[in-house]
Amino acid sequence: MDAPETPKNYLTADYSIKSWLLTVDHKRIAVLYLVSITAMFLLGSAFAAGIRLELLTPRGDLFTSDTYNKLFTMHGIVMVFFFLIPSIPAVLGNFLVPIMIGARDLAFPKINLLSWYIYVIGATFAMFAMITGGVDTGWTFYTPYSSWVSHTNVTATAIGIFITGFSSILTGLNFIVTIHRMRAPGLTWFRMPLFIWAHYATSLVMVLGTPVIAITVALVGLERIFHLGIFNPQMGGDPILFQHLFWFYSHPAVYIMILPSMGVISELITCFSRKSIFGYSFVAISSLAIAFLGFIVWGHHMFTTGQSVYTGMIFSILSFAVAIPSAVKTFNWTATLYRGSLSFEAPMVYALCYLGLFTIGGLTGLFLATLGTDVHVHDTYFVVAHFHYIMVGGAILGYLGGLHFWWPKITGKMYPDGIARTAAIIVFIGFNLTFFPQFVLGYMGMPRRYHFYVDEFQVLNVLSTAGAGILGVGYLLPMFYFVWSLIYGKKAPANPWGATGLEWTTPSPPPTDNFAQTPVVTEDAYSYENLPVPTRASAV
Ligand code: HEM
Ligand SMILES: [Cu+2]
Repeated sequence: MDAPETPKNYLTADYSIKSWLLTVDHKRIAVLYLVSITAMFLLGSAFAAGIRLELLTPRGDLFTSDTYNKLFTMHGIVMVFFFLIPSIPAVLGNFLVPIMIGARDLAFPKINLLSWYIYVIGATFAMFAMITGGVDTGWTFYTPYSSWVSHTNVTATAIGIFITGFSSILTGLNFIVTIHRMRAPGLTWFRMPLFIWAHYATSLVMVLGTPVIAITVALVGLERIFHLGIFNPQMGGDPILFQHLFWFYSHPAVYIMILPSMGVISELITCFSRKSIFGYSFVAISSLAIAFLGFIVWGHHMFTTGQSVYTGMIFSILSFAVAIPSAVKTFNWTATLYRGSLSFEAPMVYALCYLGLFTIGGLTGLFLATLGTDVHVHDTYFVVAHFHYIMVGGAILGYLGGLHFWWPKITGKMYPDGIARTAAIIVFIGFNLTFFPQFVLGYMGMPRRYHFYVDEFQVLNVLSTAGAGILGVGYLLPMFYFVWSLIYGKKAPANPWGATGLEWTTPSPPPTDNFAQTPVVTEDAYSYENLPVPTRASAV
């Protein structure tokens, strides 16, 4: 007798390579992104390992200072532009936005595929620049160094970033149109999952902000090739103009990295507390508030460039204002946890670690937004620690938490929960050991971006490098057990966590069309109070 036929899903619909490379299924495109950004993450991590090894000793005997400059520059560029910015939107967003709103695909499936190709082409340019000599300007490309002093591959890298920007813009446009036009009947704006609200706000930033960075790096490229003088004071240009343009995008860009992660955390906290989120509409609207305020605080990166004290004061006060919607979210998550029936499956452990790290990152942002303290710690390791707490502690933990939560949906397989929880804790410990000493180093005056330092700073640097080793183990573990789960993992049920949300009403993995029939939504998001406490699927 024949084995019972397993129904086709998006993974088994067609096995040919061509069917993957020409797919217009948002779920397959999400998988393509998952593979490509994971490769970029490994590359960025290799550069990071080089930086930390070099900093083990005060004299730096592993690399020349030129090589060291290239290492931290390429680390920043790969991690920011090619990993963090696409991570949650391009992988989890692509997979989930249509399913969570009850649609069959994004509004423009072919443009979605085009976005991935643009990403790959942009990344290839940047890789080409790195293989053929690298680039040493820092990820911020400050002029005049980038425009006429550096002899490295600035132009090719800039072209790579310029191209990749279009991928971000098109993804953002696709999400905005999809969320406006393709929600299932009954799914009103204030019934949408908070993950969707976060992606809506992020998409606005992507569409409005990304053109500015694209133009800015294009100007640097043109300046290098044609000596236009836009940023060159000897020709009447202004190097500070570059910083305005750069941060006008790059401050909002930090919210492209953190907002989607906040969306993930909202989903995880409610699910594993079995409670609807406290203050749903505040959490939803705070995403838009963060997106808006993010556009008017860029000047806090320029307190030490000689801008007037009044300008500094205004940017300082506005920066404090950004902390308000971020705090709203954090307080609402905490209130959701309060008296919830908590359970600590791996995604929840990631979410709780996120809360701790994001809070430290956010609070130290206030130290930096304060004019006086910023003048002391600007361009020191304090700043490095701050943004890693937010971007690595916050954004990556949200990404990992989300990947653990939706992995059964994406692949149809369960992973071993115990190892996954342990990995989260290893990441948490390794992370703090890596970056907490850097707050102290910065406060003591160790500048960033130097490969020599005075002997007193060695102990803290050794701790930091040791922490990076532990952190590396924490990041590698999921790669192993996720791949393991594909082969040996138990089959995932449709709803392994007993969660609410349309994505859990489809089989795991979902069929190509997502839903046999368009679902009709009759309830608010997260009505966990009405649900029985589930018997959750065991992991293996
Ligand atoms: C919420 C997510 C946040 C992210 C992802 C983030 C990220 C970053 C990054 C990447 C940098 C370093 C840029 C560089 O020079 O290479 C930075 C610096 C800075 N951040 Fe944040 N940040 C966040 C929140 C905040 C908040 C809430 C504040 C203030 C209320 C803040 C204030 C600052 C300031 C003033 C600097 C510049 C410090 C200096 O260079 O002197 N940040 N942040
Ligand atoms: Cu900023």
